[in-house]
Amino acid sequence: MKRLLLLNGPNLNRLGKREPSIYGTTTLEDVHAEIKQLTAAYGWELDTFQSNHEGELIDCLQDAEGTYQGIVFNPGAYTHTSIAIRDAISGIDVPVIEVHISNIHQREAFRHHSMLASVCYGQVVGLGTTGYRLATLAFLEENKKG
Ligand code: CA2
Repeated sequence: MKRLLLLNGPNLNRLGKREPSIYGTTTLEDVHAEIKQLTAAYGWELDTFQSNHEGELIDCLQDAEGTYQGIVFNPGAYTHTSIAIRDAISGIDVPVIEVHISNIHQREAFRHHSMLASVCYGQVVGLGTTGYRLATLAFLEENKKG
């Protein structure tokens, strides 16, 4: 059975609980439940993981090889700073789609650049938590035949 990993970085455990004007009111648990339903409808398994720690995210990316057909990843603020996460993504042969709930290009200048985008398969930005659905669908639809 095909497997997808939904990975979230620092502070995203607070989703839906703080700053609703930027990130909305949907919680991370809501997102997990919604994506679980979507992947199940296509006959895929879903695993989810959230961490506030860079090294744990890197361990998770390294361990993903051989298990997952795709990773939907919101790296949080590490997007803008982490060469180590970039190296981890480029060092695995599992495609990663980078997701941002907010439109990082409309926000502070330090959020405009992603260290990760150029080693990711794709990117979804600024579409709220719907972005997780859209990234997931990209994998589910792309892998339909294979
Ligand atoms: O828009 C996104 O998804 C971000 O990845 C979210 C990160 C931010 O540093 C990136 O620039 C863009 C921050 C996640 C913080 O999430 C919270 C959610 C609710 C309450 C507090 C923090």
